[in-house]
Amino acid sequence: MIHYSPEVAEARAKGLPLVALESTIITHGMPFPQNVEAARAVEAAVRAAGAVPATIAVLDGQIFVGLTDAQLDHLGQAQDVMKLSRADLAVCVATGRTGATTVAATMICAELAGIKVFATGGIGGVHRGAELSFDISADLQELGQTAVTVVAAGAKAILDLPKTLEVLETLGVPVIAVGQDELPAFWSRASGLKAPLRLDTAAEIAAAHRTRAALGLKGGQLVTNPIPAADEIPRAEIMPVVEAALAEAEAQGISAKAVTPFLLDRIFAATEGRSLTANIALVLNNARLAAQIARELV
Ligand code: PSU
Repeated sequence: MIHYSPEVAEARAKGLPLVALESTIITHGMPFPQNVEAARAVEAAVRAAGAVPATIAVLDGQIFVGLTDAQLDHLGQAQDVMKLSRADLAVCVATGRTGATTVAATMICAELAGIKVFATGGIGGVHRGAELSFDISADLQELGQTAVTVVAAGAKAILDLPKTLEVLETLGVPVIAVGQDELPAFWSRASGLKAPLRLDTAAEIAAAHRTRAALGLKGGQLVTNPIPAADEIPRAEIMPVVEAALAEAEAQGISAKAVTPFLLDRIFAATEGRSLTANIALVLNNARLAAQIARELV
């Protein structure tokens, strides 16, 4: 059921380091054409850092691990693309539909393909008001059960970050900040929260991944890599924008899977595109670190 691009098939045959990349960020996280340009730039960043990129998506019911340029271009403009998490993956495949994989579904496909490292922007988490809505991203459960190291710039600042950390702790997920003590918050380096763990090098992160496997611990690791200082939108600047977008979502009754894409789109408009520039910069930064970790792991 899994199709590998020629580049990924060759990398698998030769045992080269591979980095999984998701596709929801392309279809539901960024506007066209910047989404396709960003996806290509992220793949190029993985290659430049000495690993092979494997962008994952479901096209007409087939799971693709590694997309050709034409497939990427098509997906970036496609309409009615499903947003796939663990719950939706099998129905999408069984009914021959097209779907973009979230962090959760990308982790599942990466593990099936034997890929140990995955780079994205920001994971989903516990939404504000979850005590009433119960809206908690399936990304968290997936990190608790699937053995992939996920490199992100933290959980998105639209979330309830303290509750997200609590749930990750309950699920036994190591949350590791890179090069600083504080948990990064996607567009900003600071969150006001101390990260539970800190490691400073790709070699240390790879060693922790191997040690979890050796101990028989199930689940992955969440590596939170702060956005480069030159690209960040400081917390004091972005948080009022986030609050306004959250109020708008509530007023319009946006719920479930639609929440995150709605908020990202509103924040993009309110910052006149600056949030997108920062988002692309942080994904590129995560791709480079993920490639280094993948190289350490082979
Ligand atoms: N990183 C980004 N932009 C995104 C995402 C990650 O920079 O849009 C996607 C991921 O696919 C993640 C999803 O799994 O957002 C979270 O969606 P939700 O909050 O509905 O679980």
